[in-house]
Amino acid sequence: MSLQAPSFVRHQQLINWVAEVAALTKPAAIHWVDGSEAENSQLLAQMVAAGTLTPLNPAKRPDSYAAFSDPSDVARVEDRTYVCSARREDAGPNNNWMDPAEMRSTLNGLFDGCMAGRTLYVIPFSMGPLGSPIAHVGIELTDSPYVVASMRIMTRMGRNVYEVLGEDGPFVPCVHSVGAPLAAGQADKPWPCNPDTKYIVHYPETREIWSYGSGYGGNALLGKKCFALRIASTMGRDQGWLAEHMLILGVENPQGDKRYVAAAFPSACGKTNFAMLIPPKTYDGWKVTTVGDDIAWIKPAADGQLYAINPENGYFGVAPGTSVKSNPNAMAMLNEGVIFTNVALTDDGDVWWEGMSKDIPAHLTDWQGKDWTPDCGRKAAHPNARFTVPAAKCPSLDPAWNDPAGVPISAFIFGGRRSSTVPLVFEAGSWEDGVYMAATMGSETTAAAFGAQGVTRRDPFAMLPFCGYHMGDYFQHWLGMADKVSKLPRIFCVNWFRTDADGKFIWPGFGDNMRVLEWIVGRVQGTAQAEDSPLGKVPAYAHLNWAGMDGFTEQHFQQLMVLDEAAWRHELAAHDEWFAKLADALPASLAARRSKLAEALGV
Ligand code: SAT
Ligand code: MN
Repeated sequence: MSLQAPSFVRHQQLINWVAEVAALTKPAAIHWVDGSEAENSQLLAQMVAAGTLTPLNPAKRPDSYAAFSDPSDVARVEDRTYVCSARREDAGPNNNWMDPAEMRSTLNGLFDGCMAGRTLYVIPFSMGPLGSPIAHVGIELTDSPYVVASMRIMTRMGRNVYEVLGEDGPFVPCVHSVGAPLAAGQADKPWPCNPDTKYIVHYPETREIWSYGSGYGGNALLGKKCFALRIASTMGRDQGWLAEHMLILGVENPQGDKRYVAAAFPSACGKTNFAMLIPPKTYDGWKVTTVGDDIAWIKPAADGQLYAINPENGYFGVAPGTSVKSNPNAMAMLNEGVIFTNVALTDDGDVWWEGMSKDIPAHLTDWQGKDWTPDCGRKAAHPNARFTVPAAKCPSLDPAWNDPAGVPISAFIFGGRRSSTVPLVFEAGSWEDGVYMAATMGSETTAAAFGAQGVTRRDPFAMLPFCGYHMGDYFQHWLGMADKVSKLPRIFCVNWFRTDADGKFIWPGFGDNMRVLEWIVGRVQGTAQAEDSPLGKVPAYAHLNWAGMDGFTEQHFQQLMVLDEAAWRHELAAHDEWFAKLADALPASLAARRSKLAEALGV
């Protein structure tokens, strides 16, 4: 095995580190990824030959592939995810923790020889536009060609990154192995992984990521949740910026006044749909554009505003539920050049998933390769089946999405899935009030996500599984932004999911969320009216635009907005319970805000 780095790599510390990891993991070869078309074609062909990828029918979906994972490796594994800070209290109750020395010794054992018979790929990637002052570089070492092909879509990946890095630039080292060494002559599996042992480990002080045993999504594409959220959130805390689990979108009115908002939603709340929203027909001259669908890095700039970039380069979106009705823009960008994972295959070599079309195919091959018919009692696609596609293919892509300076953020939006209690929309009375609301945000579980349905889980800022340090310290960091930024964005909360007595959604959602977005942007511009409520400012019926929304009455609107005393008494008790878990680092001002809220609500 040659340890010789190619001439485009001039960073000696990086070369030494690759040699060290190779000495530990003992791969059969090292491949320094350059990101070229030729290299990508070769890797795709190799994965087709290995059975990892199935090419789709080129007449139906050109340049597209389907991958099928091991049934034990279908999602992020939160209970195997660790933040190994030097002190346990820095990781907080929101993270699994182990002493870093102990973890290193465990991982050294697991990584010893773990790449035997495989190629170690060195992936240089930039999170954010190359050279942007908000961007950061990572290097992922992996033994999975699927990870290489996916990282090429999800990040700015390739030899240009070495130019940014130079001879001594900083990078976040990320080591990943599927944890399935091959003995001499042993046949490989289409989706190698370790069904018994998985570790997704972060060392925040040294900004390192080590991942073992999984080839799937956020466990393996280490630029995403591991780097861009868990490690970056600690970098942001130390350096005065924010790494958030937020989409970023632009709203432009017919007069050409354009604003950007960033929004956090827990899973199963339609985040990608909202990021790619198409306004109703009556919104002539309005434009909604997409900067990002999942993650935002947000920094204060000299003009006193917060500027955001999308650190990613593609979308790793949930396929089931995506349809021409729920998200026409997403469906359009999935026409070609896509890697699908764990979807079902049609008999003519195309893909299908639950919710894609009203017409359900009479026969499919399901994600586990079994025959599927509508009455077989199984899902055709795995509920967490994904598409991986370059951001550049999104029809609603914002022209500034690649701007190294980022886009100025006028408002933050927080929204969970709540069948009661939380109104359609309200504006927090102050930055501190908004932080309280985001800190206590809850979302009801759906059967697809957690097994049990309708249980409200607290998911502050939609960051619970992604904050790389103590959640209480994170709240304090958000509160402290008020001293760092003179033009703070306004904070809004939304809830698209309130139900009526029959359990039916009252709000149509999707494109009609534009009506709420218009009000939010109007509040920022000073044009939208509001009235007072115990939660902050709310629209009256007459303050929203109802053009073209036939059959939705003022009474429906009141049902969405009503504040129920008993429900809020219960809600505040749930806040108390949640805050008690973070007591050792909970900012005192949030406890004070809780009392004020109880008083305002009269509960
Ligand atoms: O698998 S990912 O972490 O990339 C997506 C998710 O689970 O939120
Ligand atoms: Mn996400």
